[in-house]
Amino acid sequence: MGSVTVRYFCYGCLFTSATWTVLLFIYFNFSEVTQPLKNVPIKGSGPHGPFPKKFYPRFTRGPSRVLESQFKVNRIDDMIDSHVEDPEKGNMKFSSELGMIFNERDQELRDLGYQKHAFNMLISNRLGYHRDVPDTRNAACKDKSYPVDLPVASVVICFYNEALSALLRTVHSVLDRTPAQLLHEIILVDDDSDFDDLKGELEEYVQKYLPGKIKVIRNTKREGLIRGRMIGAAHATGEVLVFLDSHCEVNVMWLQPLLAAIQQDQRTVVCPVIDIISADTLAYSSSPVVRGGFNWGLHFKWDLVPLSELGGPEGATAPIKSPTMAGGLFAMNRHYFNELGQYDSGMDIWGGENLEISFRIWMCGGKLFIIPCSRVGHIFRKRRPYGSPEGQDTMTHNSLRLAHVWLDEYKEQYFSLRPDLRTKSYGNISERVELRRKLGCKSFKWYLDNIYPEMQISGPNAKPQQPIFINRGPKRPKVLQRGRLYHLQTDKCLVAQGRPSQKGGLVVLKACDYSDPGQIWIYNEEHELVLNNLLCLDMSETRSSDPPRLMKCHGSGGSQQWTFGVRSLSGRRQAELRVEPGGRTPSLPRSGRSQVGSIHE
Ligand code: LR7
Ligand code: MN
Repeated sequence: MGSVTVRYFCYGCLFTSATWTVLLFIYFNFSEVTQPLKNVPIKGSGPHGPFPKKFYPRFTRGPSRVLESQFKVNRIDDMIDSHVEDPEKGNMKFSSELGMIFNERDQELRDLGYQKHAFNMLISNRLGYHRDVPDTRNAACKDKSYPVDLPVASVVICFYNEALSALLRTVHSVLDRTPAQLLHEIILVDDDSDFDDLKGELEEYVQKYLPGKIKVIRNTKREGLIRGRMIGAAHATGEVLVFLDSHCEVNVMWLQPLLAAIQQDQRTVVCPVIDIISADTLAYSSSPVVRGGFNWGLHFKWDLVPLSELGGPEGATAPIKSPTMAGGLFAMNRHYFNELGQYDSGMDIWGGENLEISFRIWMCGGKLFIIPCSRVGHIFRKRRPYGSPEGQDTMTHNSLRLAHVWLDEYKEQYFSLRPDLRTKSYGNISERVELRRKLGCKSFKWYLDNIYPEMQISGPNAKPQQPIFINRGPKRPKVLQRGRLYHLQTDKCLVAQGRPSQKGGLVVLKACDYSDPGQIWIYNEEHELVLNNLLCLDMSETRSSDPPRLMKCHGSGGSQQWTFGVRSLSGRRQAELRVEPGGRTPSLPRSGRSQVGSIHE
């Protein structure tokens, strides 16, 4: 009798714990934790959103071991706080919890995101598919009105292995902030991505919740963004084509100023101002109005707008003539795109097409402008997270093609920087040469004289290039010291392993060459070490086992901050920054994260 009672008691306990387990499971999986995110401007993720909860990235807070690791939380806090600025200037106030890691899943998602996308996917997922962004336009833009009969637009977005949340936020930002009558369609071109959610889940989402205006085209093999955009454009039927990268968020009234400029002149190609979405925090902030240029390495760069281009009757709202475009975000009449020869279909994967189309526009009778009243945010990453199918250097292949078709005698400028490419093959360019002839395009000399007179012809008299500080626009930090990084033990200098302009290049010790300006480092007030006035020494925070590399200066501190240590453990100085004659030697900070050596005073 007693054993029967015990048995029933045990059954009772089992039943109760099973019930609790089920209840707890339901609670953690279906409760929406909005409390910690209530200061984040997320539209549509609450009960008002028109889309089902299933498709909102869930953010459940389970018991957390990782939370106890203050180190991780602080680092994320630091990163977010460094971006919290005055919203008047266009920076979002972010809840510092947005990037917090509450459990191992969060940590995994964050790490995986950096690995696969080179941005913080954890935050991207938590943001959801809708959010407001600060209106970063100049006040004068807000008073402008546009014609009601503007041409309609087909928005073409090519993507390869994009984070689904970033892609859908791009799409929804367009739907949320474009008048329906101006948006003819959105064409998504999947460039044969590998990730499962970009297949089934995207398909299901589009069919169920975005019927009508969204077309998804699937490339059966990887084409690259250049042929990918041509495929998208071939499916488009709107009067104007608008190209966007797959990790953008358009701002208020972004499309009307672009369409209005094209309506006035069909041969005008227009770009919005590209605002910055931080890869680490996803904070949206305003960019200064700058224009596109390039260097003889055939790399795009931003330039200050010359005074002569500013201050017309339209003031700060006037279109700005731009010698080149960044490439990803622009609008153009569809017939004009076809007439002008679309893109060079012999170009692969990534790179060069932006300069090629810019030269072609100007040299063959078109115009290229940046429209200051149109703003679109773009996630700027510190590295490209994908390669090309066979590991080819497609930027070089594509640049060679454009040099041979468009640069005339000025291709020598490119080859003098890259003598190794003189004899390199670049495929058949006869169709593009024929296109240039058929369109009756002007010479590259005409382009340089009339469109980009600021361009320096390289050689002994060339002006040094300026570094691009992407996160702070044209403002340059003050130079504290200029010199060589000298290793005392070996008598050698720290220099680039390859070319000092090679992004991602390693640094090594080599014999000092005092006639080589490519060995000169600048140490500036942001604690950056800039080699040859071009790239910053960067110690990736996401791949800490990696050696330091030369990367574009991002201006956000962290991986690019260096300080001078006092002494090595043995008490001997191991490296020093040798000051060039005339260089200044102010007092340098003596503490910090990364150390490069001691200072020669
Ligand atoms: O094989 C590929 N297939 C693709 O569909 C490789 C890429 N893509 C997609 C990709 O998913 C993304 O949507 O193409 C788009 C652009 O690729 P990104 O984002 O890796 O390029 P990026 O932003 O680093 O590079 C800039 O230069 C490129 C040169 O080929 C393109 O012109 C990009 O569109 C361009 N981006 C911008 O202009 C945004 C502002 C950046 C600046 C400055
Ligand atoms: Mn991009």
